[in-house]
Amino acid sequence: MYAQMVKSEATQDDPAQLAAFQARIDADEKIEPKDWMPEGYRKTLIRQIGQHAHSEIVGQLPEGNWITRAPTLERKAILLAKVQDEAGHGLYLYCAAETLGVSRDELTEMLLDGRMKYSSIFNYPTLTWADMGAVGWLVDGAAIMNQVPLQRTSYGPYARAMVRICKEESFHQRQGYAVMMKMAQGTPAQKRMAQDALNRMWYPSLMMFGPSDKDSVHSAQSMAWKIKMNTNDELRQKFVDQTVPQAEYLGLTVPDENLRWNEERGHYDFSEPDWSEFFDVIQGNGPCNVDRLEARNKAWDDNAWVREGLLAHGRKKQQAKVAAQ
Ligand code: BYC
Repeated sequence: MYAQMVKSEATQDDPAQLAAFQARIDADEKIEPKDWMPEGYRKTLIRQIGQHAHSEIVGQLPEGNWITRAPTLERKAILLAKVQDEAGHGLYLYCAAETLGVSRDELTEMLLDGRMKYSSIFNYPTLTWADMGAVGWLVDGAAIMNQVPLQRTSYGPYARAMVRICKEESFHQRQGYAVMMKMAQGTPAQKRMAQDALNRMWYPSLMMFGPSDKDSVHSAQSMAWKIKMNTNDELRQKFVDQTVPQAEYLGLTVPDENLRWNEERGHYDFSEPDWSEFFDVIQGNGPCNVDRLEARNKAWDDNAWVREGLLAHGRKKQQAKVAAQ
């Protein structure tokens, strides 16, 4: 089906239909699955929602790494709940994508063979317990900054999925900050671990918002369609403005010599991440890309029997229903 969709994109959309569609978007009407939509709109949504779903699923791996080594039973229970939430987010998002005519299996296959991306951030390792704090605080913090505006995105099923996701991300961000607070107020060694986690996660978190606006290929069209509500740089700036005072409260130092409040702009000035590193990571060459895809491929292969069993059960039930009619 996906191949058919991509093929039909080559056909020209009717200009009058396109104008009527854009008028609906401009009037803030929600587009629903059975409504007419340009193939480019459908394809962009499948790419963005699919990448987002994959990020939630792959995003379980760096934190899953620490469940067995959480320092207390309470921390273990909280981390377990958070990782389960990420699985749920992935599933809502795959369902939203399915309304556009692509199945979850097709999306998964495109992740597993490298045709689709997931967020760059999950290609970095989580080396110490403090990373669980930094991931919740910074990574979920960046995710919320990006996702709160997406509750108003033009595609109905995506916007509605984001409402619940944002509520849960907010809990995730707070639990991460609570871990950082404990570490930052702990022994000198614990404070050093917290600082080290911030040092390693800061720039990868800034990269989550995507390339700078001048290099963003999709932003202009996605914003015209209200698939994206803000540019990458706008959201990155908001994230820095919100996070720097939080770091100060923790007594930690953001690893950026150029970071300073700019009175005139009413924002922090800050250093751009190393964009060559970002492009390297999204092309598959980050520290953990190979491990992450291996882990997802292994899970897919090892659990084939569950999918096959469920399908066989479904077929049996369907046959019994038909026989009883
Ligand atoms: N990582 O034209 P651009 C989470 C790609 S997970 C990888 O600006 P766009 C969580 C981009 O795909 C958070 N690739 O793109 C889970 C494009 O390449 P393609 C996930 C990236 O789409 C577990 C190229 O670079 N959130 O919350 O307009 C635990 C040019 O970029 C990235 C979402 O997915 C990246 N960071 O804007 C904890 C939110 N950035 O596809 C937390 C929804 C860019 O042409 N997504 N690329 O090959 C979005 O808002 C947008 O897709 C982005 C990128 C802002 C990410």
